[in-house]
Amino acid sequence: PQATHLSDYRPPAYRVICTELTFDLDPAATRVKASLHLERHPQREAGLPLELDGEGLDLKVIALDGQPLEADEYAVSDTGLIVHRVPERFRLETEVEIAPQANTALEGLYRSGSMYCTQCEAEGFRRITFYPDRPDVMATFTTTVIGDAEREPVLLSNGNPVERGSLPNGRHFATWEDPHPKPSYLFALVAGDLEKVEDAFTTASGREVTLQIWVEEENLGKTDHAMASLKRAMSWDEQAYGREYDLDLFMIVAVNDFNMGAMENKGLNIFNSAAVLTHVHTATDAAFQRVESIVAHEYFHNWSGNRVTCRDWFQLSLKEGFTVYRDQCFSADTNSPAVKRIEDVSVFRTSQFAEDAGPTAHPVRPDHYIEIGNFYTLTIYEKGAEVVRMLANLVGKEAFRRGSDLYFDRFDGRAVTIEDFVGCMAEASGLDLTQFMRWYSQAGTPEIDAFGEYDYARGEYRLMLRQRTPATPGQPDKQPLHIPIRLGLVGTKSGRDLPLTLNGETLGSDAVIDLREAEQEFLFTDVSEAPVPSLLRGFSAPVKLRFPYGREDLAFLLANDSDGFNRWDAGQRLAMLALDDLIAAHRNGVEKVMDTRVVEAFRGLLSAEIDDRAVLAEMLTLPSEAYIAEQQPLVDVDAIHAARTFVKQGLATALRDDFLRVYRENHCDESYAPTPEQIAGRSLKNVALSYLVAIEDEEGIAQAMEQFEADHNMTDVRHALTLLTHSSRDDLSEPALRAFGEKWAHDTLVMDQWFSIQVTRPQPDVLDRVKFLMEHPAFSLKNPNKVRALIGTFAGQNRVNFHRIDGEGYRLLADVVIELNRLNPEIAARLITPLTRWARFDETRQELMKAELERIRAEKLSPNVYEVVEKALA
Ligand code: HT7
Ligand code: ZN
Repeated sequence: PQATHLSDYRPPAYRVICTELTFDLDPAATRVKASLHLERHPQREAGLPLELDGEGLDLKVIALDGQPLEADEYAVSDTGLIVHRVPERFRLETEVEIAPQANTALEGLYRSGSMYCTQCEAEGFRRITFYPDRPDVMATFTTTVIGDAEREPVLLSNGNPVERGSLPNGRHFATWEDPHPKPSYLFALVAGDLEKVEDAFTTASGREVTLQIWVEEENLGKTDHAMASLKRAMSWDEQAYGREYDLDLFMIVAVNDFNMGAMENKGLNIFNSAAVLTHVHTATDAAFQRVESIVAHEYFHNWSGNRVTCRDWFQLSLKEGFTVYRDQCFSADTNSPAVKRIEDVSVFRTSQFAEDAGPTAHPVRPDHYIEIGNFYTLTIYEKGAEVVRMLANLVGKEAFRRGSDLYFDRFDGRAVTIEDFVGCMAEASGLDLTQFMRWYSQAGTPEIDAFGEYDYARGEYRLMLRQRTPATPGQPDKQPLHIPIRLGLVGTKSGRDLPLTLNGETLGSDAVIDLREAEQEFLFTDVSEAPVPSLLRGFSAPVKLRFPYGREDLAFLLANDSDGFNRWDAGQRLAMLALDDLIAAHRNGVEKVMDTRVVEAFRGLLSAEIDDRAVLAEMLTLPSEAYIAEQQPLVDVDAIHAARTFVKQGLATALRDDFLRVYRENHCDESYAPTPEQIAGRSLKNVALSYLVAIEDEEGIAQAMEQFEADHNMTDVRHALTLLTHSSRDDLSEPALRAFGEKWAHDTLVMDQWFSIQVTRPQPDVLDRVKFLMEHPAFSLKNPNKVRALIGTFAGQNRVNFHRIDGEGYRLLADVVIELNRLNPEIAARLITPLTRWARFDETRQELMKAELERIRAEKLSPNVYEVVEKALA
């Protein structure tokens, strides 16, 4: 496979003005007629051939301006169609045949159960018809869908419905018109036996919008939360960005077979059912929150993505980074902002940092790719969002809003670049963002070493910062970045933030300093008492920051920092110091000893008056094994697991009565609602319960059983079942798992949870269980949710068992990847990730992992899997 390079970008030779499509649906032989009105691009030379993308299409008819083309006037290849000579303006008609039922890759037009649906981003439209399938070709679309009136009573596409009617032989049709020019990746079609839930929203300017969520009949009771989230998102975008919806109809459809979370097709969002359906008894609090944020994310794309789109796929973060930033702000405003930030940063520091440190590291704007489907990554999405967040903080709230208004207004209806976006921010703020642009082109996680000195006599605090970004594949040398560091100096006597004076300028007690050089010093004057610095507050930049904090300093910050995020982070750093010692003790065969300072810090947390219970729950949660691994020079999964278990059990033993009290105080029998208040209470009591079950405390086990049997809501049931399943009490967990599995056998999304609970068991027999569950009737390799729930969860979250020293975990994953390479390359390529991290492990494991990668490489590979495996073995 060939790489595509950003530097090769050229506008298309021809642009499409309007696209008319007719689909005559059939599982094995769908006919797609396309009528394209094209004209030469003004920036391209005359006389170029017309090149259209197309894959797996059986061309039946081709005509130019009504004249069928002779065989020597065009050529069809594996990747597309060339018409050798075309006029300046013309109409091209084609008719192709495709087989949706044979489409297991879930790109283009495919079947999910008895429905037809599409997924066109990034390059799926070329599997539907011959087309310039690139985001800078924007056309209006008119789509007619013909289906069986009984099997597919509902026929949907983008835009507004304009006509429907009956046809002979039990067929019927519907025609849709989308007046907003759009790229082909935003095209959508859905057909099937669906029911709808309808609501309405009046925009700020008084436009009445009909909102519909389409689902299979049995899911009709699970749409309320998504609908409420949609309405909240619509009004938030009006207030926060002044952006209104622009059609009369907004539709969401839930489908069971979907490669990602959801897709922002214009007017017809298609959702993985897991990202839209919720019910008190089937979805956890986390799932409710995820649905709210994905519904908002897809809705926000209507402006950041659809009205203003990307010029090419290298600019993917232009829409994804910005939209993630927007959905993060929305969720922070709707729920607890501190917890939202903690959750996002936890995922980021665990998974994006690992991506940056591995063989697939790439910049927020990559400069080449083989398969764009491999670039829907944490770097493009989450690091892209962190970069937008830094921009927003640098330019300030008002300028950021002026900049976004300028961006949306100036580029409405156009396909643009990251420079266009940052340019608007520079224009609106007057700031020079030249150095800042390096965040988009330079891969890797910057590392900052910080040192501080307090001069009592002068009342000065000198902060020295040194930045360095380690080499990443293809980028050996790195430039210094512009890094905004939010900080405070917390007085050790007063426990308060001290006023900050820098270079004679008064900054308040919480300020941002700009690190631009490789090394830079900041001298704070008028510092009245010795401080402990609180650095990188709110994770003001996506960097690793090291500071030689002592354990007392961290305990002090945990108790006194005014920044909730940094209080949490101090607790994590304190726990990490203890964990590091225990990991070393385990490796050296030395007896493990619990750090009493951690116990005392936790005791303080458990007895303090903390009003945000959700933040407290986060503070009481130890760093995950994956995060701990990320901090180690060489990952020893067994030592990490042993150390973390030791700390958890040590805390539980020492603070057993406090945990039991917290559990009881926060238990609530009110009827379920996914409100921030209730969610906070459940998080806190469930963290407490996890400590009690970790030591198999009789009372704790009894509470877990009771919580499971009470069946009050899925959060509590799932948590209790997970704790029991991960304990040694198989006498309790086995019957509970059986009962749960039988009760929910009909509900595919709950069965996914049932799989995940079991495959994360730490017990060494779990690999057999994974294999056994792969034979379960509810499992299917063709369904991405099942693959993620069972295989992805095992490989990504059950670290001790996936990394078994006999290599059986790796072998199982490679077997699945080989099978999926054939069925669904996009999912196969994502699934390999844990194997690509081989360099982080001991030699034995390295060899075993590489051997499995070699075994995959020996297969006939899709471009997706090829690209990942080649990078991993380079
Ligand atoms: N923009 C959407 C991306 C997406 C996607 C990409 C590749 C393959 C399948 C996909 N499904 C959805 C989702 C989003 O970021 O909103
Ligand atoms: Zn998105």
